[in-house]
Amino acid sequence: MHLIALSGARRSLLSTTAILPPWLAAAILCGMPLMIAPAHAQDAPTSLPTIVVDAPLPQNTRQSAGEGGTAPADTATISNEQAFARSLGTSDSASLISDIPGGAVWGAGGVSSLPAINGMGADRIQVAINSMLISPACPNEMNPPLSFVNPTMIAKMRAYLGIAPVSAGGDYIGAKIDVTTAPPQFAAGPDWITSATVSGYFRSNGNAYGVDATATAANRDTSITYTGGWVRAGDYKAADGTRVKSTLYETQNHALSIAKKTFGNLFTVQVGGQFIPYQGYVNQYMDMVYNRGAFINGRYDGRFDWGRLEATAYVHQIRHTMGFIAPDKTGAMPMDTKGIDGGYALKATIAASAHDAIRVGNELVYNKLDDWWDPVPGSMMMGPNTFININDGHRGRIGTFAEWERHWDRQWSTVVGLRNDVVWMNTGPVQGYNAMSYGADAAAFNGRNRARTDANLDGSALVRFEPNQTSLFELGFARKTRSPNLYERYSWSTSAMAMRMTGWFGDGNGYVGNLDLKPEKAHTVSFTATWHDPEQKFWNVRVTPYYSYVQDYIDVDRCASAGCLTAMPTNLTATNRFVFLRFANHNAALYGVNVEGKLALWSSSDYGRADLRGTLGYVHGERTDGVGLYHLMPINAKIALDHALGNWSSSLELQLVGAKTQVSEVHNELTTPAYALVNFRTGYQWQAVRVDFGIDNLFNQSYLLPLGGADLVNYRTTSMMGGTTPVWGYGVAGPGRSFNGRLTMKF
Ligand SMILES: [Cu+2]
Repeated sequence: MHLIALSGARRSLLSTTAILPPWLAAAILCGMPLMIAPAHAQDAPTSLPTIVVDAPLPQNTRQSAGEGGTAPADTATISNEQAFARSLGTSDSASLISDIPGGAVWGAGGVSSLPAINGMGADRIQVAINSMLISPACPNEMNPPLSFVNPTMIAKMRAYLGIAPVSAGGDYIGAKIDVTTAPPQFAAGPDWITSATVSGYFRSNGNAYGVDATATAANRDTSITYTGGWVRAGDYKAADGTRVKSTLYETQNHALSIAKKTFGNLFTVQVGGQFIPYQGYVNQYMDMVYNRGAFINGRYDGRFDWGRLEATAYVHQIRHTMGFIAPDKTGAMPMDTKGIDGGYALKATIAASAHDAIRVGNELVYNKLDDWWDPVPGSMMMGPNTFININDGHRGRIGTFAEWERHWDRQWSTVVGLRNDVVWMNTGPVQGYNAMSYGADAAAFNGRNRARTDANLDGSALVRFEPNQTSLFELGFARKTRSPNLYERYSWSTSAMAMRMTGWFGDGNGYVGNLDLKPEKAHTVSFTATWHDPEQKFWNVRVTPYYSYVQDYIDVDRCASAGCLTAMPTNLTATNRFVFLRFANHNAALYGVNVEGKLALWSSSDYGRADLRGTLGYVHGERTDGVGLYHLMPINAKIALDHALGNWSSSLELQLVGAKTQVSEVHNELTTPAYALVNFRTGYQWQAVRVDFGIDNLFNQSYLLPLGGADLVNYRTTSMMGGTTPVWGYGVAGPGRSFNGRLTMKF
């Protein structure tokens, strides 16, 4: 059962259960309170999720102005139940994004994909994990925010797709994704209640196995929740049986929350961490050989006569090492990164009148980064000194916003806001492995003033019209700004080897930063129309066309410096080989449409309930000079049939992806052919035991991942130097058929 909330920002999971089949509502309310964490808990500390069942509120009051505010109609929510269902086939949390209209993922390591929405990916999507913003701590962005959560840890994932209000955040131009893990849950009475869920799973392709666990102890005002999991996987196989090299991984993530509730105040402290001992990368020259994260995160949520005050503060630390995972990649070349993020956010929602809410907020986000590569013993090229990629890099941001939400009458409402983000960054002097090969670049970089400050101004305006119980229309406009990340501005070496170590594009190209980069400014207009039956039970359709003009889009040019041209004399013109690129601003435009719908086919006590659902996404993007944008998902659709009867639920899904023909010429991006996949899953729940079984890629179709980048490991040729080098022109094959099973026990 997939539930994409159409406009249900304030609709709790428990009110959602009121429209679910009784068996499922019963399962949520009685059988699996931990697996199905209350999506509402974070918003409404006073709710008692295990007993309160609200009926769906009348549409015009569902989102009351004084509470958390109206989510734009173009918002998608992935529930814990949905994440749990998807986790049967994947341990990659970012891949859940591909379930929402317009969503896709850039292929990377097995648990480190980068999310993309409406053609904007990687840093253009801001991901907050329990309010924490986690900056890249690797020149390949191997440790993106969603890699710090396992799919089953996700209590709720909300994506603001196009024109999010300014209160959702700053310093991104695409979408904002808010992930909640281990939200507090309180008992109805004064007595302590405890519950726990443990689940083990297996996937035949790649021989992946792992375990997920959650546990809660709670009474009326105190809640302690743990959630976490561990998984190990070998290399997966493509449909033809070929092992796709360097796709193995092992990871564990943990989070522990302690929450206390008193008279409308909710205090939560969360600690947790991650450990990845290895993760292979088929589309990078390096692999991850160590990644450790640790965090502490405090939150306060208070209700007052005047409104609501939310405050968060956090520190998140990452230690990361790259190397080679034998036998697919061999040699020695340690690359180390140390990053720390810290910040706070304050948000006050003032109920100014029965019709008006004013939101004001302020946040600080601070990132510190060191990136260094120790000398390789015995190597002339990579010694005798340590290569300093980023030396004492730091990037700070202070954001301030004010937003006014008004419900004019039963039909019309508006949200308008302005925000300012001041971003400042700098980095210390650098050096290469030796002066002979790296000295000129280092001297040029060190000789320049590297401090940069950007004053970014964002705004958004949404107008919503709900003429009746069956339709809703929303028009939104937003200006959003993103300042470059530290690698985009400060990667400095134009030696071939160093450039190939930088870049999160998975395309085999080498990248060098640009001190003169300006922030990218997106001006987006988006229109959402939704229609549904009055009870929102039987059918719905949502259509969202959008258009974005991005001034100073951070793209790339072919690198024309002496270093680049020495490394590759044909760098400026080559169309069929890996090239060297320098980050550069270009104006660009993206447009597309997302369609989503659902239809109840039948509902009876004998045959259960069946729903048909579907999504369609199309995006086009190019620079004003005609060059295509990189990694745009080709037209794609999903059609699924969900069936539930008693304790038994099943889903059959057809995924259709068109040929990728629009590519970025400057990247020498590869095209990919069209394909269709069928996935199946079914699950049965007894009292305390649940069994899930699924087959992904049922017909074992061969296909290439449209955003998988270049396969740098399976196709190699012997080089003049004696080693092997990757051959240009091969995409990354998607996984062949996999039989997946999961057994879940509740205590
Ligand atoms: Cu890395």
